[in-house]
Formats: sequence, structure tokens, C-alpha cells
Amino acid sequence: MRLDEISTPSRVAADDEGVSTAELGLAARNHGMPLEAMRYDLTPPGLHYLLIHYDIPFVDESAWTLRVLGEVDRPLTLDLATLKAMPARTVRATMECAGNGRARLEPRPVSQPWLVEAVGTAEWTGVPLRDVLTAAGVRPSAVDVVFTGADHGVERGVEQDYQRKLTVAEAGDPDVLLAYAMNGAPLAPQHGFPLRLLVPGWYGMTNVKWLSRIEVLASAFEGFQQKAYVVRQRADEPGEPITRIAPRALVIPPGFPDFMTRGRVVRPGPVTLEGRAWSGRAPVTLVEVSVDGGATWAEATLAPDGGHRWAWRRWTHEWQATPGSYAVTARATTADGEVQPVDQPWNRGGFVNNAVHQIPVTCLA
Ligand SMILES: Nc1nc2c(c(=O)[nH]1)N[C@H]1C(S)=C(S)[C@@H](COP(=O)(O)O)O[C@H]1N2
Ligand SMILES: [Mo]
Repeated sequence: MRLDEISTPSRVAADDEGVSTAELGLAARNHGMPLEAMRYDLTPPGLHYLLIHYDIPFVDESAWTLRVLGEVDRPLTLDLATLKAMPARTVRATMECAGNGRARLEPRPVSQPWLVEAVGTAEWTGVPLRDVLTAAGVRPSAVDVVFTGADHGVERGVEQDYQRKLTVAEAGDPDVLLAYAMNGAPLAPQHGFPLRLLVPGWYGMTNVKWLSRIEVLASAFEGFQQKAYVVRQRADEPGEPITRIAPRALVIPPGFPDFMTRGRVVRPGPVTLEGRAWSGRAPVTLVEVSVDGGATWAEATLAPDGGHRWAWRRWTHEWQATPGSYAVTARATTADGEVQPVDQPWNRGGFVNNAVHQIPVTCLA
């Protein structure tokens, strides 16, 4: 047997093909954030979404070290106590999986079948990456910085440690952290204990968990996960690399749900529609709400960002509900004029689908 016989290539589902038990298995391991948890500024423990390509590695803190090597004058081996003794920084960041929205694409790329719930917000504490790189003395020849996790698996026939890179310039951003705490507590095993990379504003795949090694290269890194996270229409094109989070607004589902369909029920009268909006590109400056599936829009009230540039912002909108059927939706616009699309931005990997999300709501008589 060869690895490529047990590990299948990426593919797109047939028109009438339902989600398979393999996709269900991924969805059960990699759970989303229940949308009602958008009521919290910081996603409470256990409610933040999870995405783990392989297994959660078991890491013994007393034996763990981080190695910094490659194009540096002083290769380092750091334990957790040494990292925690360095000046720390805390950044509040909304993290979102690049595959969020994938299962709503038609046709559906077969992979982790996210609807819209692959998001969460946390306060991450750690050492600025650039302080560690400065301590190691990055050489002028350096081009890319490669981050390796302790997890190992096979994907599309390629056996690998999970690895992603930043360019030297991207790695120098003072908000990029080697984080050992999430919301003031040590990282949970599923979120990367004992150390993960945190790159505020970038899609999830960049934030390498269970960090074991940082290698500075004098050439461009072309690892599997660099080539996998690209927007492409055909399997044989190189595609556009995925970096920063596209703007998105989501609605906290109003009223109460039907158990099976999760369709919503409200009673006539005032209903406060509420949600969050975020962008890793230009900041969100406008949120609009529609109760008729996007036929008409009203401007929502956007709360101040409180100095948290990389975190979602709360928005509210008062709605006078009268008996009938509604499709409640919201859309975000950024300072650059980027507006969330109504039509799906389809691509083979099912990435960066920030098309507006509609929630069916019934107002009782
Ligand atoms: N080592 C490692 N890091 C990883 C991953 C992984 O599978 N292995 N998944 C990435 C992806 S695709 C996402 S979306 C985020 C999810 O982070 P979370 O599970 O803490 O929400 O972690 C990223 N970091
Ligand atoms: Mo992801």
C-alpha cells in the first residue's frame, strides 16, 4: 500500500451528493462556534471553533522546547519558562477558518463542511515573534520564516508536519505573537498547547498550533499548506494565496429555534437584531441589515471597536416584527469600499466564501 492510496485528492461533490460520513467525522472533530456565542466579546472556553488537520499532539510541557534555527546568527532552544519571562503582549483577535462557508457553495468542495460558524474571538498573550527573531539575529539573507507544528499526518498523499510560513517582513509585525495564553489561561490542548503562532487579521491556517520549530530560510518556502490554501477555479492552476480575512457580518439568530431545521421563531413586536462584523483587511465601517433576503437594506448601529482593531465589532438594529415569513441577513462594508457579496465567490478549495448568510425567520400571528 502507498500513502496516496489511503489519502484521496481534493474533489468537488456531484450536484445531488450529500455530506458523507467522512465529512461528518471531520465536522464532529472540528466543531464550530454556536452563533449565539457572538453575544460575548470574548468567546468563552470551549465555544471557540476548532480546526485540526491531523491529531491533537500530546505535548509534555517539561520536555517541550521551541527551536529557532536556519539563517540566524544565534540558533536558540527556548523552554516555556524562558518565553514567559520575556516581555509579553496581549492582542484581541477574531480568528476565522479560510474554509468558513464552504458547505454553502454549489457545487460543494469536499472537505471540512463549514456553514458559517468557523469563527471565534480571544485575547491571546505571548511574546512578540519579532523579539525572538531579534534575539536569534536574523541574517540579511533571510527570506521566509517557517513555522512547524508537532502534529503529523498525510494529506492528498503527502506525509507532513503541519507547516506554514510568513515572509520576514510579515514576521516583523509587532502584533504577531508566539502565544502561550488564550483569555488569560494556558492554551488548551486543542488550541495549540503550549505555544502557537498568532497572526491577527489573517485566516486561521496561518496561526500554527503546537509550535516546535521556527526555521528562517534564505529562499521562498513552498510547503504543502502554502500551495493548498489558494483560491483557484481549476485543479491545475497555481491560484492566488490566501492571506487576510475578508469582511463578514453575521446575525445572532433571533427568537428561538426549531430543533431540527433551526429555523427561527419570533413574536410580533420589537425585536433587537444583533450580531458581529469583522475584517482582517480594511476595517468594517458599515453594517446593513435586511429582513427581506436583501431586497431592502437598513443601516445598523455599529459599536466602537474599543481600540481592538483585530476583533469583531458588535452591531444592533431594531426591527418591528409583524406576522409573516422573513429572511434576515446582514452585510459588512469596509473603509476601502469592499462589500460582502450576495453571490457566492466559488473556488475549488471552498475558501473565503464571505457571501451574506440568510436566516429564515417566522413571526407568529
Ligand atoms: N499545527 C497546526 N496548526 C494549525 C492547524 C493544524 O491543523 N495544525 N489548523 C489551522 C487552521 S486551518 C485553523 S482554521 C486554525 C484553527 O485554530 P483553532 O482550532 O484554535 O480555532 O489553526 C490553524 N493552525
Ligand atoms: Mo482553517
